[in-house]
Amino acid sequence: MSDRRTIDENSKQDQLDEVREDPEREFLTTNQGVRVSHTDNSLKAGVRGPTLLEDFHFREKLTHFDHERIPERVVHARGSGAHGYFQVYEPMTEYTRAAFLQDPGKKTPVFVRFSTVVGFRGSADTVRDVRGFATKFYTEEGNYDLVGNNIPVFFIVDAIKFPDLVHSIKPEQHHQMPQASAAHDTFWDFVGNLPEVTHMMMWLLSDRALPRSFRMMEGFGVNTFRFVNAQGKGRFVKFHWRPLLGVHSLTWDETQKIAGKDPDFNRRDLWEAIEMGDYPEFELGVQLLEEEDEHKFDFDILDATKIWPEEDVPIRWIGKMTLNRNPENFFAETEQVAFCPANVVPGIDFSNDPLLQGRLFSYLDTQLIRLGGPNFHEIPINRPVAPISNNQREGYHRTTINRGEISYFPNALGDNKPRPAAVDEGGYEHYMEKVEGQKIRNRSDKFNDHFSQARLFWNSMSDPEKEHIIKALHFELGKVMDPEIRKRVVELFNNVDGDMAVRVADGIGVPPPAQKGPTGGTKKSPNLSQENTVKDTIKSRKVAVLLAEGYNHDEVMQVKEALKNGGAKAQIISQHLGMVKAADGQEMEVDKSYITTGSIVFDAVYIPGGQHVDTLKQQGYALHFVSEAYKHCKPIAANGEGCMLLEASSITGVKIAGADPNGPVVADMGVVTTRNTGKMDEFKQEFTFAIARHRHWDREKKEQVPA
Ligand code: HDE
Repeated sequence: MSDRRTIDENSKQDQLDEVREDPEREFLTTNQGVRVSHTDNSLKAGVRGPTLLEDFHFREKLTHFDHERIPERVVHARGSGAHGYFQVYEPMTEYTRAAFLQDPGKKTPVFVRFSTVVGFRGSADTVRDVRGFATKFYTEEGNYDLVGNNIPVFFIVDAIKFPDLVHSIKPEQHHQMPQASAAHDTFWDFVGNLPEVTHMMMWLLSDRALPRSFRMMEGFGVNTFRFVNAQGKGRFVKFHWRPLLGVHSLTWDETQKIAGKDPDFNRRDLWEAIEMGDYPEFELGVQLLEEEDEHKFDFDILDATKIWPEEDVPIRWIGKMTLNRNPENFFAETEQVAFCPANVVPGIDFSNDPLLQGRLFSYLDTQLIRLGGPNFHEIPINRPVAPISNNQREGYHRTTINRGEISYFPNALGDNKPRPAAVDEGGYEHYMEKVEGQKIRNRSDKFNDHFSQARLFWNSMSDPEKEHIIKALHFELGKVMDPEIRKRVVELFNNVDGDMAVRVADGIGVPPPAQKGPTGGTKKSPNLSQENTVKDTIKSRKVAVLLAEGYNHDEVMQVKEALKNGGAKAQIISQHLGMVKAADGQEMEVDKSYITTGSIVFDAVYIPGGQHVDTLKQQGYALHFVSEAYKHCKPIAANGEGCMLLEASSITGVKIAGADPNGPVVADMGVVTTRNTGKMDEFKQEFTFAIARHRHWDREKKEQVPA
């Protein structure tokens, strides 16, 4: 493979640099490079006369503008991208010959696009939905795309049902409502009539569908793939991404409010994190299965509605991806990028998973229309870093200038070049799986257990997580107009857990199931619960510091310093932008005014001591800020007089430090308070600990808190 171009993490950037516009940008020109002398008035016959057709600049400007939109993706229309690199931890030679998985010293450039599935391109980020997690590895052997989701299973087992699924969940065709939401009749009608969706529905109704950040969600290849080593030995493989920051979510109420206050919440979070150097990091994991073990499970490993429980097939973490560069042009990169599960490199192959088989067809097909023809691989973001040579020619938007007369094979005129590569020259050879059978429209029996893994998921949830699923069903089904559909869905979930079905029925005005289904069960898979995720870091968390004139400057500085040391970011929030004055005359710059922000876009809140609390207590915004953060189970810290703001808010049922200046630090359900200035170190420690826990769900029982 000596003729391969050397790939390092900068290779993709170098390639993108090649197609940059004139860096000087001094003069305005037409697309023909002619300098333009006017761009404010079109050419007219007289100052009040008609516009003349010969104004080529005017015509070109408008024509280009008229064609600036391309069709959005039929699913995953709204997305956000980032560049980075991937490094394997140790050679994977035993399992795969893929070159980018051999050398721990090599940094393979990547581009990732995170997305929502249902909403249109301009919809809000925080809707309840699956998130896409697609990665393009620009390897020395060509592009490899791992096109995954943040949920490890899918709704359906066969790609032939995909158009039905998508039609049912998209806005209803007669009035195009609702936008970016599954909470409507056609979707739940589909669900109630297709039991294979049940397992996926459990995930979609869980907090997984409300990620706090793209940087805090897992990714899954979902389908079963194959690793093949240099000796031609194949093994089944499932791919996983795990975020080093842990898997964290928003609350449902929060997501709805953020959708109005900052519809770009997840996009902004990704962008800002990279700008500030908090590079998102994900480890790549594989579950490997020997071919002889293919049939040893009670589910079919080709069924994409099933996970391979980690307890049965452990995950091996084989490398790490770091996202360290924002795109420079959203359209050129994030919008035009085209992922395809069929883009594989030698050493990675497919299984007969019927969902995957359909996907192998669909992506290229849809991209032909979305990107306007067969040459979209030439768009810089899609271009492999590995050299391309073949006999494909012409077509819309061709930019390559193929030289010479040869565009066929075999040929003597060109010495038979380009020629197919042998396997030891890096040629891709499809895995020689033995396949025989009758042509048949059916699936193996094991595909038909739709409930065991849905039950495993339910049983693995913590109590708050279960509560969230019930509430999600109350919301989703509460929006369904047809009571028959609601009833049918209750009957469906009755197969998962009888108690759950009764609780669901309770909230949506339908009778409980005629015959209560099974309930309980001891089989659990702990990693399915977010309760067991990473909770020991505050890196990149955002903390709001509420200030008014007369705050204690020293306390703010101390807490800010502690947060900074842990990698978190404090922002000063006050009534107005500008400077805010401390009791000792020092000043701080306000980052956000109440009117432009809200507790919903922060991870935690801090109120320092000082006379400013008298003012804060009079400010509806400040009181609401604290009550709302409490309602959303976020960590809240207050010291000195700051504690009095908590007392004045709607917070109830939590212990707050009393007035004793020598009293202890009180930490109760994520609310950390003290009146003791001598205990600032312990106070900061407790606050940091509370932020790392992310949310304090015990508080949800206190439903009387408004906000
Ligand atoms: Fe996709 N999917 N999908 N999908 N998918 C598309 O391709 C499709 C499925 C996924 O950021 C489309 O270029 C079929 C599973 C992501 O650009 C389309 C089936 C998983 C993205 C398509 C599935 C995914 C797409 C639309 C059932 C997780 C966005 C635009 C057989 C493993 C990639 C496009 C990006 C996009 C088809 C199911 C992930 C229509 C037919 C399962 C992350 O081709």
